[in-house]
Amino acid sequence: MSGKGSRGGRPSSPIVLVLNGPNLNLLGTREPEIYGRETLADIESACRRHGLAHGMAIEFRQSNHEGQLIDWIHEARTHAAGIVVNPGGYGHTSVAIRDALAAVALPAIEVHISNIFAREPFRHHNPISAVATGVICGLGGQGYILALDAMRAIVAGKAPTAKRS
Ligand code: CA2
Repeated sequence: MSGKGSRGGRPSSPIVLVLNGPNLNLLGTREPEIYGRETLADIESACRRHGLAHGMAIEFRQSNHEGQLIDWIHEARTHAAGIVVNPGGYGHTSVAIRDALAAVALPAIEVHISNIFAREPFRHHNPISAVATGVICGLGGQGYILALDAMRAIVAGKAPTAKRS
């Protein structure tokens, strides 16, 4: 597999930005029946281990601020091979994050820890999904690992990358 950049991992490992939106810093502290008991630090460690084992350099970030998330998406264009994004609640509202992902034109996989379609109706509306290469939800922290596996295949040219809209 070839890729852009060489931060961490093996030389020339593709860089995958793993982006987390608002309130995900609180994972593991409340609502374990919805989000499980894993903290965001646990998910970060699992992603880093998986990246090392499979030749991906992981940049793992979290912010509660929409503009910061957008700035990181823009920056990714210069060095990352793809983006795994759990936009948190912004997944249901943010046209701006949707536009940023569309603008950078990197493969992007949207992850939600909970099954948003089995929850309140306002969580069924997901503008970001329309520009994502794929969407994973309801599989807990494991969803991030599955997204990294999918991203590895996409970057290696072994999976479809067509984005809608
Ligand atoms: O299931 C997901 O990953 C979500 O993106 C999580 C968001 C939620 O707004 C989305 O609908 C689905 C919320 C993350 C907040 O997580 C907390 C966890 C524990 C305590 C407080 C917040």
